Parts: sequence; structure tokens; C-alpha cells
Amino acid sequence: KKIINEPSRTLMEYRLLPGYTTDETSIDKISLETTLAWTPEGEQELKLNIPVVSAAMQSVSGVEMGIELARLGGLAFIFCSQTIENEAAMIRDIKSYKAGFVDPFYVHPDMLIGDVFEISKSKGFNTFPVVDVNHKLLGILTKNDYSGTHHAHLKVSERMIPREQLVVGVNISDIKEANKLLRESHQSVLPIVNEEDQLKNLVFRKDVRNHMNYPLELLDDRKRLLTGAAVNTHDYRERVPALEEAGADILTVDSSDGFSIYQKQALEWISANYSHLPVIGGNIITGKGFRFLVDCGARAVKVGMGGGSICITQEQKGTGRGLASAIIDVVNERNRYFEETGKYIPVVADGGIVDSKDVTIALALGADYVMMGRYFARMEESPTEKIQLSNRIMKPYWGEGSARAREWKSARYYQMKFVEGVEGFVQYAGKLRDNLPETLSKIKASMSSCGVTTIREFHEQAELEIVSALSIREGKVHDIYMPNDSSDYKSD
Ligand code: MZP
Repeated sequence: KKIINEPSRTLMEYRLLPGYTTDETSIDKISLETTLAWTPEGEQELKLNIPVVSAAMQSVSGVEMGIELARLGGLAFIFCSQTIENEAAMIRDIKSYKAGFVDPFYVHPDMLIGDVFEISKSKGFNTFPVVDVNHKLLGILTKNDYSGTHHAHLKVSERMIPREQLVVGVNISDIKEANKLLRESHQSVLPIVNEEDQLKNLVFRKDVRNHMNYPLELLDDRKRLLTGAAVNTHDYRERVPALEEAGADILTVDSSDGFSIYQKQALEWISANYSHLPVIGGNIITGKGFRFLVDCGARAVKVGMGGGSICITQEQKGTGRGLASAIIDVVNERNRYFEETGKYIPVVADGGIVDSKDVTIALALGADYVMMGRYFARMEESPTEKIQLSNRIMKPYWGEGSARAREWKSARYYQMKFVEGVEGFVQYAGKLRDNLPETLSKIKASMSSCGVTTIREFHEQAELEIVSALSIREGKVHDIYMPNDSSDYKSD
């Protein structure tokens, strides 16, 4: 038996002391770029532009989140609590998204009226014009024309059939953006090239139908969005090949307790068979756990147990640790490992990160990026429907250890007799694009105050102090009257 007498600390218990701010550390000089992981082969560094990723959870990371978060510089981890086919389809949808606002899809000429084929409506687009190679508009499909959830089924109708011609369908997400591109290109036609190069030099006219424009992304830009995928310790032998084939850039082994032989087996198998695919091991909360996962082949390590907003592991099992204490222990071991081997293993803080100041403290303590569930569940792009509850717009949010999330696998795998997560609601916050930049600018402002311009400098130079409960109280609004609606302050 070992008893640690120091209490376990949470992120909320720390505050940063300012460093010296100069022109060199002004907000515009700050980079939030971070190390996502190392590739096992060749030890190449995979980078992330911003230090946030979304949790591998059913109520958080679907295709729309995957696309939008990646466009904003982060990355989503698609959840593995679904069939292998569904998860791989989601990865494919994210990877097939062409950066920009237009995503062409191609349909073969031998399709017949009445045929049903799948289109991806995962990008949230509502309009699908269908045209033939002579730019003739065959029809505009609206939401009424298709149904389904993740993949929509589109029934071919008379007005769509191309008569021995290839049909080109174009998704338009933002007509304003589309017009802007046309204006900027100073032309009314734009060339497109399809995936197989069959439609080279096809021009797409501005005046396809009255005033509507259908510009197409110039595919000379082959950039693809970065995406992550979660795997479990049961079916990784089948799941990993499918996810790799679908284009996943990085995997994470999704487990509330990663210090186990099952995780070892999964990590070793992935490293041996898919040596080009980096994998995050986790979750662990001790230096010992970190060393174990790295020795098994993890190229980044995820830290946190019991702190998630929907998590009841600590109450159910009595295991867990305050996230700050866990990060400190793991980061110390990471630094020792670096001194010994020269290999820098990124540390991911996960569970209970509520707002920008939590992200900032986690980074200052040595984390390289954070994973969040609740934060992203509130956004338009999370895969759940908005509902109204007591005059508030809410979105459902549930843990992966809740009865709801576990339903999908109850028939396949051993099911615990108790749950480790709950189901609830979070207040709808709007679009990711309207929220994330503010969060990031607060993180930059903290780094600027601390006199650092990079996350690695932050690790080295941050000065933190434990605060008392009373000083936390002092740091909030107090002793004034403030009607709810008169404030332009809102927390993240
Ligand atoms: P939060 O950002 O909502 O506080 O926490 C999200 C994290 O909680 C996830 O990334 C995952 O590590 C953890 N999680 C997910 N489901 C459960 C559960 O059902 C859970 N207990 O703890």
C-alpha cells in the first residue's frame, strides 16, 4: 500500500503569474502550433495549428465537427462506439472534403430512373444542384429530395437523368463565398478536373440558371483535412485496417484506463502492422502509466481519469485524479524520457476542461494540447439535434460510458454491470466558427501576459501558483449588482 498525502489538484486551483510582455510577445506574434504526435516510421512530427481536439464521443465528433474543426486548425477524433463501416465512412467523408466551399461528386451515366444511390449530406449542405456536362441544370435537390441521417439516399428521378452523359453534382455551402470566388477569378467560368481526370477542361458557367453561380473549387489545391479516429481494444484488428484505408491520419485508443494488458496488445499490434500510423495511448494519470504506454508504442499520451463533465468513474470505482496533478506527474516523466532518449512525446490533457483558462493552465503545466467533449458538444456542428428546454436551446450530451452510448455494443462485447457516464444537456452555443476564435484569443492573451510566444516556451517559462478558495472567489465578479442581460461578458 502507498498513500500520497498531497491532495490531488484540479486545473481550477492554479493561476498564472505574469511574465514580462514586450513587442516580441504581443498577441499577433503568438503561435498556437503544437505537436500532435510522432509518426512511428521515420519519427516525423505531425503538427496541429491549434492545441485543441474534440473528444471521440457520439455526441461530439461526427463529420461536420471533423470538417469544421480541421478547417479551423484543430482535429476531431471520430468515435469508435459504432460499427467499423460507419466510422470508416465518416473518416472518408472528412477526407474527401475539398477545402473550400464546393465539393463535386460524380455519378455514372448508367444510372437509371428510380435508382437509389448514396450521397453524403454530412457536410451540412442543403442544396445539391445537378448539371450535365453541357452545363445544363438538370435539377436542384433540396432537403426534401433526400432522407437519411449520415448518408442520404437520393432517388434518381426523370429530371436528373443525364441521357448518356456524366452528371456532375456540386454541393454549395455558401453562396456568398461562391460569388466572391467568381469575382476574384475575374471570369464567369471556372475549369474543373474530376478525381479521375475524365472531365478535364470542363467549364462551368456562371449563368447556369439566371443569377445563380456554381463555381467549383480548383482541384490544383489537393489539400486534405486532417482527421483522427478512435479504436477500442476489442476489434482493432479489423477496425484499424478499415480506418487506415479510409484515410485516418492518427488513431487514439479509447479507454478510461489505459494502463492495461489490453491496451498493450492493441498498441503493439498497431505499431507492428501499421507503423506509419501514429497512435495515442491512454488514458493514464501517472508517470508510470506514461512510460508503460510509450514502451508499448504510443506516439502521444492522453492524460485524465474521472474529470470529464459526464464522468462518474470516481464515484463508481473510486479511481481517478485531479487533472492538474495527473498532468504534472506525467509531464515530469515525459521530460525524463526526453532527456534519456531525445524523443519528445506530446501529452494530451483530457476531461473536465471547461473553458479557455482551463486550456491555458493545462498548456502551462506542460500539456501539448487538450481534448474536450462538453465544449464541442454545445456547438452547431456536434451531431445532435437542438431542443428547447425551459426557454433555453440545449443539445444532448452523454458519456461514452453511459447506458446510451454502450447500447451499440451490448450484443458484442462484455458489458459492465454499471455505468461510468451520464446523459444530460448542454446549452447551445452556436457555430464553432463563432466561438473557437474567442477561446483561442484568450489563450494567446494569457501567453502574451506570460511573455512567451510558443507552447514549448510556455512549458518552460510559466510560473503557476495554487490559489485558495477565497482567492478564486475574489477573481470572479463580486459585491456588485449586475442584471443578467446588461453584461457583454460571457464565459466560454
Ligand atoms: P469533458 O470535456 O466533457 O469534460 O470530458 C470529455 C472526456 O470525458 C472525453 O474525452 C473522455 O476522456 C471522457 N469521457 C467520455 N465518456 C465518459 C464517460 O462516460 C468519459 N464516463 O469520462
